[in-house]
Amino acid sequence: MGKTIAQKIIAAHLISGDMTPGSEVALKIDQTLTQDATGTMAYLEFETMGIPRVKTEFSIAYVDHNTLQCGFENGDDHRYLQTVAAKHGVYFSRPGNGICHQVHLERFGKPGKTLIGSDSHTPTGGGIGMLAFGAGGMDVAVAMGGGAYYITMPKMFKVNLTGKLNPYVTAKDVSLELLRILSVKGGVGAIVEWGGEGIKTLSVPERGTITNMGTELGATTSIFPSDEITHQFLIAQGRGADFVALESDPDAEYDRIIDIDLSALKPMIACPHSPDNVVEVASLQNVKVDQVCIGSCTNSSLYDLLKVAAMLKGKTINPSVSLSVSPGSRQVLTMLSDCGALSDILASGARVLECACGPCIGMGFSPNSGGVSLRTFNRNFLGRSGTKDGQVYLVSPETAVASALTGFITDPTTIAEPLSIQMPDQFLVNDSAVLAPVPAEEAENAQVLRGPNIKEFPKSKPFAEELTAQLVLKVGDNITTDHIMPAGAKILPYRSNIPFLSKFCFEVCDPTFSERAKAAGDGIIVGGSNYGQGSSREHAALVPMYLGIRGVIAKSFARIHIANLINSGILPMTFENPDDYEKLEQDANLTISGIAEGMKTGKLTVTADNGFTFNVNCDLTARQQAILLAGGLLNYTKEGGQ
Ligand code: MIC
Ligand code: SF4
Repeated sequence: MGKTIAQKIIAAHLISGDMTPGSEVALKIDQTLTQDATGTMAYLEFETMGIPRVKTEFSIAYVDHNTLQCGFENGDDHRYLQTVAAKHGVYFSRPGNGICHQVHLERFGKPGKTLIGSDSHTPTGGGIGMLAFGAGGMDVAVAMGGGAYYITMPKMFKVNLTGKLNPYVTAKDVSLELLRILSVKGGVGAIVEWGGEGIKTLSVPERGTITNMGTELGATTSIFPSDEITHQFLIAQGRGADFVALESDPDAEYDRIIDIDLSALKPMIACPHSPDNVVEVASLQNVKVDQVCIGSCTNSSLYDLLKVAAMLKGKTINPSVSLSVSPGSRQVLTMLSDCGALSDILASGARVLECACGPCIGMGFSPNSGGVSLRTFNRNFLGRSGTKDGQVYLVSPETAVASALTGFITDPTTIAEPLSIQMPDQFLVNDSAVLAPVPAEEAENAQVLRGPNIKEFPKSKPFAEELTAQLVLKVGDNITTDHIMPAGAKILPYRSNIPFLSKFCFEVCDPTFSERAKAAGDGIIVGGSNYGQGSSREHAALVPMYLGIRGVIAKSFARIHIANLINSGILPMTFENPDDYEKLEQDANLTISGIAEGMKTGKLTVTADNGFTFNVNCDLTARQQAILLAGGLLNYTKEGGQ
């Protein structure tokens, strides 16, 4: 049987396991990336492993999330990241150099290679034919040390594109259409491969938009073939030598095939508060807009922003709209500036922000109370913008600009003027903001600088035979990591300070959670389906662990979060009978006995203090059981586990 592109890359990187969907496979990782908000933890974890130099082909630390520097905390973290990276053989992308995924696509991503990053949108690299996964910081630390990355072998989905996008309809609309079809759970356990004649009309940055938003489907990752378009992009970045061609075999088999006709697609919009709450833009024409934000790792390429500039040229934005534009990288910003497009953006009344995540993660530019904000980003979870009652919609750059000009949600295809963009043959290459590590022979004397914001890594507990714990919180379906461990300008600077962060855990759902969990001693959380969707932040597991959470019982889990729970020593369990969810009440005491034995059989019995008894599944590999019994991945690794 022929292979899909992902199966070919997995086969070439397979360390152990068999490639049947559902079994565990261990992969060799060629490249790693971290960003600052998850990176501090990842490097603290790497340091405790005691490995002097990273063993990957290429590892890089980006600073793009926490760039506001409202106090000493961020500055301290940046300095720690720069010095720890230099010492251990990791490249360092300075603050302001751009958003990790955009810069990685431009400068470092290579077709056919494996990449893991401590950020859930790492699959952006699939736009250039990489097999790229988002992962928790601990998994990235292990990969930097030369360890394998373990995943459950995914099913294969194929999206077959035909036709060609009409003017003002974009790659973002393709992503939103797939979210409408599949929902935020529809990609769980699958790799989404893109193919068909239609892909020949999509450039690498457009492909990157699509693979970036595959994360919102819950997919393990997404990938495009590496073809002549990939080759041309690499040549234009001065990296033609990095090209290898990659395509699926003609007889490759897929578990599901979805057809999308690009020519029939309309501009789409995701309504509050979920990326799959998608309708056609045309159906919302009368909604008044307060704010428009363009940027993020989904839509901040030169191609996107040249289109934005062309649409804004000679026009002024509506007086009731505030417009921000955050270029994805220094390369994008410089090239916009050199060709005059930046002046067109500025002249329209837009506010140009730093090349960073910015408003996407609530670092400034929060909307006004109840404000309608149209964003070219990938997530519109409740409260993520920093304004709890903000109404955030996700759109393409074209819909964003059309709406910023009229002041109402506007279908850009109603614009009569054609939009034509000339992409340069050559990108402007200047990697001066990427610092090389110190040479290996000098590394021993290189100093790592830590500030007072960097607190000790929290200690987890191994499991005893029996656990009695209080059900401290019961939540519903699709709980995101933004619910569990919010981000935003007030909290994000404390990502290396778990005790401080813990005060905000689950704040969106129940502000009393943190105090109650601490008081309970050992605790259990009960959730609905797709628990832990969204970000890769391991803080959504480490912080509950710090607060005494020992287990989570849910109807189902999101992929990266379940791995983070296990790595942090928290036992993930799923209801054998989902109706039992209804029968549980917050504050009950739950007892689980025969833990080690139950883990082996994959079944545990839970008894509540009112006598109600029910079964849960805990589908864990032998390695995951050992990690949990050791009290988490760090303990396991220290004890010599592989
Ligand atoms: C996000 O988009 O939610 C983030 C912030 O980039 C996260 C990582 C983090 O929480 O630091 C992600 O997507 O993994
Ligand atoms: Fe940054 Fe937003 Fe992308 Fe996350 S989704 S990496 S916060 S731009």
